[in-house]
Amino acid sequence: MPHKLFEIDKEIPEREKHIYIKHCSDEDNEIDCNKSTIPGCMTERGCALAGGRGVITGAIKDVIGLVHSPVGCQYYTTGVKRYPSKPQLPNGKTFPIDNFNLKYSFGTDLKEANVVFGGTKKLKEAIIESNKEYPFASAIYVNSTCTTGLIGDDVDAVCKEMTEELGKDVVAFNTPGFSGVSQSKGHHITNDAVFDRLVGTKEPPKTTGYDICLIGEYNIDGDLWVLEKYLTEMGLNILSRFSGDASHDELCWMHRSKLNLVRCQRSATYIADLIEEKYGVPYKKVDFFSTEYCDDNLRMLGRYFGLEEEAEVVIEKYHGEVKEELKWYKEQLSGKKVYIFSGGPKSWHLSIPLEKELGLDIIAVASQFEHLDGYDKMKARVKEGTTILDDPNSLELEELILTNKPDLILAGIKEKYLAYKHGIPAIQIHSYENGPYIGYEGFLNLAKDIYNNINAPVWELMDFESE
Ligand code: CFM
Ligand code: HCA
Repeated sequence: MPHKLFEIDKEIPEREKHIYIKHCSDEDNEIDCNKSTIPGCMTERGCALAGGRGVITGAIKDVIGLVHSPVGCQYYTTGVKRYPSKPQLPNGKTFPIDNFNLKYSFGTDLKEANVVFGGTKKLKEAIIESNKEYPFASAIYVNSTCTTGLIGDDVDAVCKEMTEELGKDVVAFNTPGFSGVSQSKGHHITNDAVFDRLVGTKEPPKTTGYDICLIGEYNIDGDLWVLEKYLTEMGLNILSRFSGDASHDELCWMHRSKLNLVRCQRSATYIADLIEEKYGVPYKKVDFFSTEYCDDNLRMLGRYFGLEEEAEVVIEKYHGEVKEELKWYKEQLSGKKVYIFSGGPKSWHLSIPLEKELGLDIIAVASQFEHLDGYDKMKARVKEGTTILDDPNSLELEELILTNKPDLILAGIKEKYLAYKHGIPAIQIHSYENGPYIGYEGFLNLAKDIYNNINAPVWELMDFESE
């Protein structure tokens, strides 16, 4: 049975269904998730636009991102995430980018009159104007939002008309916030739109028997480049990335891959399923957080492509480089109590590695928007007695910090300063501190950040006796 845990939830008894404490003998495995946030809770979730544009298409380097909305949502037109890109395109040309794709972002800045009389005229003007400004952009991606969804602007029709007029892809992403309960809906809509509109529309310059697509890897702080290095060194060819450091064309030829690897399984399994169904390309769910998962997954790929020896060389080289140092960090960190709160997947990717490879004690895991399959993984990977929370609110978080006094929390920017206020170190597990955090060297970076944060002298200067 789910357990009631928080004092604060006396006011919001419905929260009980979103809180679970692992007891192996429990028959009731359900946790309420992927549902509307309970009124009265100050959720930490984002919206469908955040999940679609902020997370997925925001990582694509050579497109204009145009958000059709009043000015507030246009936060997501800019590169709000730490997604670095390289200027090289698959056709050998280079694309003029700054490091975080900040330039090619536009919004329609809707005003009251547009809401009353419709915003499609303004949208067309914005498409034409942004294309004039940056004619070298490979495509224009347009996102609808709550306002333009509600007034019923036909963004699909405008994009279709503009595609013909401009002779380049103008793609509609219908991501009004109210279309779902969290970022998760934006992932799904974006997967569907890329598949329907783009996949299968272009052919890659060349193909090999070792072509793979790296799906659901967004290159946070260079994560994708770490994986790209391992995979290319063992002889694989990365045909497309969805969507870290990706170019528009790559998305159009994802159907030519021999095997798709799904890294973030919450945001991108949809497109892997669709590609498998229509084009027969199989996919594997992969995990490269930590050294053990890296070893396992590189070996699995080695077996799949007959590159066993090559995989071993990569493993030996990169695992070898971090082994000793990681041992030292494990000795230093053993027994430290940690709470992981991510969008979802990182809470289950990291729970075993942090315990096994760094000796940390995971006391709670939480997620903003995981679905049942993700919670099943969370339940399977934490030990007896661990608290699992769905869509926790700020007050629960504060209570958890004050009651359990973790040594560290791994969470986002909103939670970080709440933890600091209570004298608890916090690391950003979304956009990282000193990433990349994936792969062998990434896991070492994470260990260093954890150690440095827990041991920062500042915590000794704080007096919490008076609390
Ligand atoms: Fe996948 Fe992501 Fe994540 Fe995610 Fe996110 Fe993210 Fe996250 Mo922040 S796609 S689910 S919607 S791994 S933005 S890059 S870090 S909550 S755990
Ligand atoms: C989002 C993006 C986010 C926010 C992270 C944070 C990200 O949810 O819209 O709160 O620090 O990873 O950038 O999840």
